[in-house]
Amino acid sequence: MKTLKIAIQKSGRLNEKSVQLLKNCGLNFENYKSSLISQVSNFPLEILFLRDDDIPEYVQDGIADIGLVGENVIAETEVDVAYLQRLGFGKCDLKIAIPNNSTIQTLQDFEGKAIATSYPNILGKYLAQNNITADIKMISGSVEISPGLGLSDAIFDIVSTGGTLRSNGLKPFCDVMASEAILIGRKGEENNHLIVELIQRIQSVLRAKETKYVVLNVEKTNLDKVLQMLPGVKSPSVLPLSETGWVAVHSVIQERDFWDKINELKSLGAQGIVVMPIEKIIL
Ligand code: PRT
Ligand code: ZN
Repeated sequence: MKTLKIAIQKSGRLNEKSVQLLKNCGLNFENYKSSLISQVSNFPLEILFLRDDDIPEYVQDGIADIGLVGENVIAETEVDVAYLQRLGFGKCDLKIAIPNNSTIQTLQDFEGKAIATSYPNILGKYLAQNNITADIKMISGSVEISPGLGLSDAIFDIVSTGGTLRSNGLKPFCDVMASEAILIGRKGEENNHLIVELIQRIQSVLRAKETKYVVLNVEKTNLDKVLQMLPGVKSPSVLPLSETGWVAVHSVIQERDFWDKINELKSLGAQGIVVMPIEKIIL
C-alpha cells in the first residue's frame, strides 16, 4: 500500500473533531467543504469525506483502508471490520424512550408495541435477545416526534444530553448501547506500517489530551512528598533554583485529578505552579 485512504464524515457531528484529530497528528491538508477528497501533503494519506452511514461499508469493501465513525453506525450496518482505536469523542447512548404518560413499565410490555427508530438492526437484536416481538418502524429522521404523532408507542434513538427527549415529552426507558467515535480498518490489515504509524500518532495525541504539563517550585524539605504525588511519564525532573534550598519540579499529571493534586501541592508549599497543555506524548 503506497497511499492510505481514510474515510471521515463530510459534515455533521463528527466532522470537526475528526478533522482536528488528523491535524493534531501533524497532517497537513486542505479542508474545503466542497471537495470529497483531500490529499495530505506530508504523509501518504488521502482523506475521503463521506456520509457517516457509508463509512463502515467503504472500509469493509476496501474503497477506504480505514475510517472514522460512530460505533452505533458500525453496529447498525453489521459490517465485519477491525476496531483499531477508540477516540473518546462523539460519545452518546442509544436508548429506548417512552412518552412521559406511557403505561409501559417493563421490557415485556413492549410485546406487540410499535417502536420508531433509525437503528432497526441494533434494536431488532436487542429485542430478540430479550424474546420480545415488537413492530419496529424504520424512520430516517426526527424519530422523537413519532409518539406524539401517534405513529409509535416508543422510540429507540441516540441520546446525549436528554434535551431532545424532554422537549418532546419523552423519558428514557433503558440503555441499549453506548457509543463513541472509533477508528476502524479492514480485518487482517491491522499491521500495515502506514496504519500502525497513524495509530501511534493518534494515540500520542489522545494521551496528551488527558494530561497536563506542570512546573512548580518547592522547598527541598518538601520535595519527597511532592514527588510522591507526581509520577510523571517516567519520573519528574528536578532542577535546582538559584535560591538555595529550592528546586523546580517538572512533571505530567492526569487531567482528571488535576484540581485534587493542585490543592495538595499548594498545601505542601508549592509556588509558581504553571500548568500547560501538551500537544503529543510519544512513549
Ligand atoms: O450526514 P450524515 O449521515 O453523515 O450524518 P448524520 O446526520 O447521520 O449523523 P450526525 O452528524 O447527526 O451524527 C454523527 C454521529 O455522532 C452519530 O452517528 C453518533 O455516533 C454521534 N452522536 C453523538 C450523535 C449525538 N451525539 C446526538 N446527540 N448523533 C446524533 N445525536 C442526535 C440524536 O439523534 C437526537 O436527535 O441528537 C439528538 C439527541 O441529543 P440530546 O443532546 O438532545 O440528547
Ligand atoms: Zn448518517
